[in-house]
Amino acid sequence: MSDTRLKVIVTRRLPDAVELRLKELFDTELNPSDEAFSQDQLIDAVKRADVLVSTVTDQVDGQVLSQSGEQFKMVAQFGAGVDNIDVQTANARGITVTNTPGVLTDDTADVTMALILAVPRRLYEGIELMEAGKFDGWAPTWMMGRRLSGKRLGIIGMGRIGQAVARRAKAFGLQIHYHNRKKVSRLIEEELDATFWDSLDQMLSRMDIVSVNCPHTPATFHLLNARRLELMKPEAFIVNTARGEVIDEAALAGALQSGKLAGAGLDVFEREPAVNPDLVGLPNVILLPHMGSATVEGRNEMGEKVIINIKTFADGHRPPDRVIPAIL
Ligand code: 8YV
Repeated sequence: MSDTRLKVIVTRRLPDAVELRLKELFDTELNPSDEAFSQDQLIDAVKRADVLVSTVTDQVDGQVLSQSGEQFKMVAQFGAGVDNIDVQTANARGITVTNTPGVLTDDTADVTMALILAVPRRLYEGIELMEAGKFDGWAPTWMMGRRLSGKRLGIIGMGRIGQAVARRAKAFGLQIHYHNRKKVSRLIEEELDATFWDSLDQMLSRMDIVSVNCPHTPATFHLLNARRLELMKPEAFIVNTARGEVIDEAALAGALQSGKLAGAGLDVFEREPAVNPDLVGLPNVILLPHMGSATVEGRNEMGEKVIINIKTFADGHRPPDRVIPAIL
């Protein structure tokens, strides 16, 4: 396959340097408006292109993929998560799917740690108070949050990002606990002083802070449902920088409103960009607009990975970040 002739359709605006390089290497169609593609636009794209560069805002589902043309060979996701892509259908049709793991690990872990710090210490409430001119002077019992040091952090999903969160949290004196499909290596457990919980239920009932760092798959959809949220201690906090679908958002809002949970820091939502209105305006909740990986460095490196994946594929080799359905 001659890479100069590959037709690449990009669904969203990417950093300038990334778009420039894509244009140099391939017959690239960009989206200067940056408006998310409709399902019809996605279908049109897979009918015409060899490669689609997608993002989390594109639903590259079975409906779309089943209408792809003979020439369509690759979905190169700009992002680590691929829950917006029907990887099984792609695989069945011989379409390669790639993603961009690794380069957004530290950025996402930083935002996770920021929420782990900000929610228990009520930083957002403090900022709001200052902005409202309501600081009347220091008082001994005012704005008391909860100490991090010595508390138990339960990480759900101990992959790259989960481990990066654990490393940061350990430095703040948190005790690391985790639930994962399988135990991480003894070396990593020792480095992080991490305790593995085979039973998520048992872990949840003992944690002071829970951080969601697993991908959204059929197996993790609403992993934190009403029943599991009930298991958590009323003084516990929850942080999610992975995918909104892992938590039953309505059940979470209910638990926060009724005081069954002490607070939450959320960067992701079940029906983005919609946010459950019951979560908005709660004093013990910090909401962020899915910005975990939003750094200049990270977004450029994600773009670089997209380019490497397409170029490697175009040169007839297996792209480094191929997503294999079996390991999802
Ligand atoms: C990305 C993310 O920025 O990589 C992911 O899976 O959730 C985000 O941080 C987004 O997905 C871009 O497609």
